[in-house]
Parts: sequence; structure tokens; C-alpha cells
Amino acid sequence: MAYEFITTRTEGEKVGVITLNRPKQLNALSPALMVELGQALKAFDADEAIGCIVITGNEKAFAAGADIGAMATYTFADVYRDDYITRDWETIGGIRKPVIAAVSGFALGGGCELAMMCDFIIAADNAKFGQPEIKLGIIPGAGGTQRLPRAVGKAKAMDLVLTGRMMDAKEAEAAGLVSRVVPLDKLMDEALAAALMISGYGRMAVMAAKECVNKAFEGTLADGVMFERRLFHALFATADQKEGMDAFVNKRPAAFKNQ
Ligand code: CO8
Repeated sequence: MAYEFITTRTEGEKVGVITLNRPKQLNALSPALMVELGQALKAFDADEAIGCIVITGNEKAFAAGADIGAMATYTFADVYRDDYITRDWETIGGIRKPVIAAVSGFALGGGCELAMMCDFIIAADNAKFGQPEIKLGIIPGAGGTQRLPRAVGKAKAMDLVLTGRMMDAKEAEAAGLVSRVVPLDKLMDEALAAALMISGYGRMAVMAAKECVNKAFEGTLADGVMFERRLFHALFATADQKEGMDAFVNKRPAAFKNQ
């Protein structure tokens, strides 16, 4: 499928890579780009060969936020009536395969929120994260006020949301927003290696693991632990569990069949 604002490719036949591609606007997330991103994510999610998805931008920007030009003249009626944001932004939450954000440069506003919607973030050492909406007279609108405190705690989230300041990759790693920081020229190697590793595991165990970790942020601890236990039990009905454990016991590599 031909896209205008993103590019897609596969890596090692197992990983779907989506590159945000509006470099002149620092990958500002226009409604049209978000529609394409949703289509690409759904296509990779439905593709049996793909086990993991990576979303990335370019050296200067992962994404500098929602497209301010597109939003500038919107009224309350426009955004409320048309449910601006949720319609196209929530696609990513429904993707069952893991999605890694490989972030270099700016990840601001909706760009930071998009990265946080991914399952984890690998950052280049030049990455900068922030929720600068306050400077525009608005607040984060794609989950930033909820996901940022869950990732970095209330104190730092309040600091970032209320001042609009940026935090660099080192601060973001120390705060728990990103899982690893790597040199800029190693970003894609690192993200693709992680994605290929994940793609090599049993698909059902991977999807169950993702679902369970996400539960930790959605309900009570007791509900999450019970949800995890049920899926843990269910995985013993899969051939992949037999294969994985037999391979370990017999000191050989596992050959998962996603069954
Ligand atoms: N939207 C539209 N265009 C943008 C955006 C943006 N978010 N960010 C940068 N651009 C454009 C600039 O206008 C400029 O275009 P031009 O060359 O035509 O003038 C070009 O990208 C390059 O930008 P700069 O010249 O400003 O580059 P600098 O290196 O000087 O500065 C910055 C980089 C600091 C990132 C600066 O561009 C900036 O502050 N950008 C805005 C960041 C921001 O405020 N983001 C939050 C936007 S609001 C938001 O995301 C709300 C999310 C709500 C949920 C989603 C709803 C759909």
C-alpha cells in the first residue's frame, strides 16, 4: 500500500517498520498521518509473518506533536463533535503484537504520547521528551496526563506538564520513561534486534505477556494478578509451551510454531 506521510518496510521478514515521514514539519502528526499510521499498524498486526512492529521517525524528530497548523482554528464544537484525537489515535491501543518506539530527536506533545502508547521506548542519546501543550493554551489530549505519571511518577509528570520543559534521554531513562538509551547511530540496530528477538518467541506467549503487563495499568493489582494467572494457565494448552520447555530440558534451540 502506498502512503504519503509514512513509509513501511519489513526487516528479516518478521518485523514491520513504520517510519513517520513529514521531515519538513518535524513529523507533526496531522490527522491524515494518523489515519495512515493506523492502517499500517493494522496491516502488520494482521500479517502472520510479522511478530513485532517498530515505529520510528528521523534523526531530528520522532514527532514534534500534533499538527499545530491543522489545530489552530479548531473550535470546541469541531473537536468535541468529531471526537478529534480518539478516533484515529486509539488504533494503536488495539494492536496485539508488541510495538516498539525507536525515538531520536524531539518527541513532544502528541509525539511523546504516541511513543508512550507503544509498548516500550528505546531512545537515542539525542532524544528529547516533553508535553509542551501548556505553552499553546491546551493540555495533552492523547493520554499524556495519564500515561506520563504512570511512567515517571506524579512529581516529574507535573513538572513536565505544567512547565512544558523538555527532558533529555538520560533524564527520561532515569525516570523510567524509556527502557534503554543508545548512541544515535545504533538506534535502529538496537530496536530491530529487540524486535527480531521478540518475533522469534511464541506468538501467543508474546501477546499474552503484552496483555498482562498492560493490565497492570488498567485495574487493581488483584484483578491484574488474576488476569495474569488465567493467561499463564492457558499457555499450558499451547504447543509452543511444550516446545519451549522441551527445548530447554534437552539443551536445544526452540522452534516455535505459534500454536
Ligand atoms: N505542528 C506543526 N508544525 C510543526 C510542529 C508541530 N507540532 N513542530 C514543528 N513544526 C514545523 C515548524 O513550524 C517549522 O516549519 P517551517 O519550516 O515551515 O516554519 C518546522 O517544523 C521546523 O520547526 P522549527 O523551525 O520550529 O525547528 P526548531 O529546531 O527551531 O524547533 C521545536 C524545534 C522546539 C520542536 C519547535 O518546532 C517546537 O516547539 N514545535 C512545537 C512543539 C509542540 O508544541 N508540540 C505540541 C503540539 S500540541 C499537541 O501535540 C497536542 C496533542 C494532542 C493529542 C493529539 C491530537 C490529534
